[in-house]
Amino acid sequence: MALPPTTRTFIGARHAVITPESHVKTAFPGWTGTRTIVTISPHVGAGFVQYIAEMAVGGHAAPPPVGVERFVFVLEGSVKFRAGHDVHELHEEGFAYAPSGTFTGMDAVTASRVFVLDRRAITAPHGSEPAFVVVSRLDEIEKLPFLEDPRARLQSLLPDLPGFDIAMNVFTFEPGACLPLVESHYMEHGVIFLQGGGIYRLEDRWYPVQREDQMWMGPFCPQWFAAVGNEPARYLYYKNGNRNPLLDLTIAPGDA
Ligand code: UGY
Ligand code: MN
Repeated sequence: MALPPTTRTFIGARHAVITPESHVKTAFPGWTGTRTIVTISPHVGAGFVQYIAEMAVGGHAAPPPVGVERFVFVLEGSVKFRAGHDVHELHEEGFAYAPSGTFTGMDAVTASRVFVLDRRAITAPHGSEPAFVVVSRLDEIEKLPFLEDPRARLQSLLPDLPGFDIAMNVFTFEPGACLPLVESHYMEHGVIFLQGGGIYRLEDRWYPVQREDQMWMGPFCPQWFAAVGNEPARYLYYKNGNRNPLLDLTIAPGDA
């Protein structure tokens, strides 16, 4: 008799770990030649949607709903990313951010896997410059020691300006390096491991994690990480910020 399948996926009240063997593919309206794997959404309690788009050559991505900003990071392949009338070709570990109303499409040049994060944008504080389109490559971004530890280095992919209500960062930990504290903060994280792995503590559970694993850390989820293995551990993560937290819970205009 075949044994029942198992999974490392765990969905909790304030965090989730989503591993590849539990992925189920779906299709988004207006996206052609593409299958999407939604790993985090408001259904688990998150304030954003995180998914992998598996695009065949010529596959096309439609814009997000009105008022939604979008971040994309190419895991494999090459895509043409369109913001307004501008077209940018992104290759592996290339990324782009489009403030709400600016994403006009994305087309796969080769078969591609793209990490996508969509989130309802929160208006910039009065008088500050609004967020703008950002296009770059991970290897263009400086790695800075995190809290003075050169073995844990952080790359900030988006500018830390009041107009931006999200941060997208990549953390690189040398084997044995760890977060210097058990963090707990109102900001959420959506995470995907890009390389290596280690042990993640989320609330009172401890998880072995590795490349391709994804995680949701909800508000005030205690979190800590140590890299294990022979190569650096790298993960890409989302963090909301630069806004009064009360605004996260406000119903957007037009929703009521
Ligand atoms: O930016 C952060 O909050 C980051 N240090 N958290 C994390 O890696 N879990
Ligand atoms: Mn954190």
